[in-house]
Order: sequence, then structure tokens, then C-alpha cells
Amino acid sequence: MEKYLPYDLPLQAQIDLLNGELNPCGEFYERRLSQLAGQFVDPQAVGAILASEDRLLYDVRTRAFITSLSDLTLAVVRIYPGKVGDEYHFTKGHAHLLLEEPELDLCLSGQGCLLLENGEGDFQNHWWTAGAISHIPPGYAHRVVNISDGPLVYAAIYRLSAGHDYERVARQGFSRRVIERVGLPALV
Ligand code: PAN
Ligand code: ZN
Repeated sequence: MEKYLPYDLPLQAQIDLLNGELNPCGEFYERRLSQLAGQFVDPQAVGAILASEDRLLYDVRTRAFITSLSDLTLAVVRIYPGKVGDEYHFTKGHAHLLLEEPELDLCLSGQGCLLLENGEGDFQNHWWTAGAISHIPPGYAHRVVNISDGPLVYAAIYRLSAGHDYERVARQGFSRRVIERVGLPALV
């Protein structure tokens, strides 16, 4: 009998810090403007873009490290640069279904802004450059905004069983947005 199951053994993976490629990769998915349309503040700007293309906003590569005792998961996200009206591209945003689950995010390249909101009146934001690490405590909804001219690449580490609750953000959004004002990002 084998002492260890194959998935209980150590594993190594490699991230390309600039383009977000993950090797080996588990799942890959893309999110386009039509999937986040109601989240942007300017519906006319959304409509004008969708009339010609369903713009790719970001893609996600994930790798779950499942053992018989644990389920740590790595996601590497690449948000493409750009704006919808004056609003920078962002992720859909979610809280975790298991409210006691935290997450660690690490900015790998580009500049961004992490929005954090706990639904009990606390809003915070973290400005990111490469190397910034954010601890997202249990219960905080989170969204990442790309404020750079190029891609923003970051890694997120969480437990697979934490799950994703997209409903809360779809219903309430976040109380602040990151908008371009005279050429610079501003939290409004
Ligand atoms: C991240 C997110 C990633 C994409 O891995 O899943 O930033 O954002 P959305 O899931 O909101 O589209 C994470 O927070 N995982 O829990
Ligand atoms: Zn998360």
C-alpha cells in the first residue's frame, strides 16, 4: 500500500509575473463586459462598447492544491487596462460563502486598487504596486481595479471550500468607485 496518495505530495507551479500565465494551470476562465454590465456607473458607456464588442475585462487561471486534509487554492488574475467611460476596469467582486474564510492577495505587476467592504459600514481600499500584499479578513467583499496603462496581474490564495457569493455585490455594489479624474485615478 502506498504511504501517500499522489495529491498529498508537494507540488510546484510557476507564474509569469507579467502576463499571469500559470503552469501547470487547472481552470481558466474569462470575464467580459456583458457579465459585469450592471456594475459600471455609466450605462451609456457600457452600451456604446457592447454595440461593437463584448470587451474582455480579465481572465483567471486557478490551481487547487487539494490534499486529503486541505484545499488551498491559487488564482492568478490578469485585468486588462482600459476604462468604461471614466471608470477603470474591475473584477465582478464577491464575498466568500463561508463567512469565516480569509484570503491573501499579492500584486505581481501593474498598479491597482483593492476595494474591501464588510456590509456593516466598514469600507477600505488598498492601493497596489508590484509586491503589495493584502489580507482580506473574513466577511469582506472584495473587488480589484486596474489603474495602470498595462495589465494588472495579481495572485489570490484562499480555500476552495470558501466558495464565492456574487449576489451580495451584484445587489449592493461597492460604496466607492475608482474613476479617472484629470488623468489620475480617484476614489469617489
Ligand atoms: C480571486 C477572484 C478574482 C476574480 O481569485 O476570484 O479576483 O474576481 P471575481 O471572482 O470577483 O470575478 C478571489 O477573490 N477568489 O476568492
Ligand atoms: Zn475571494
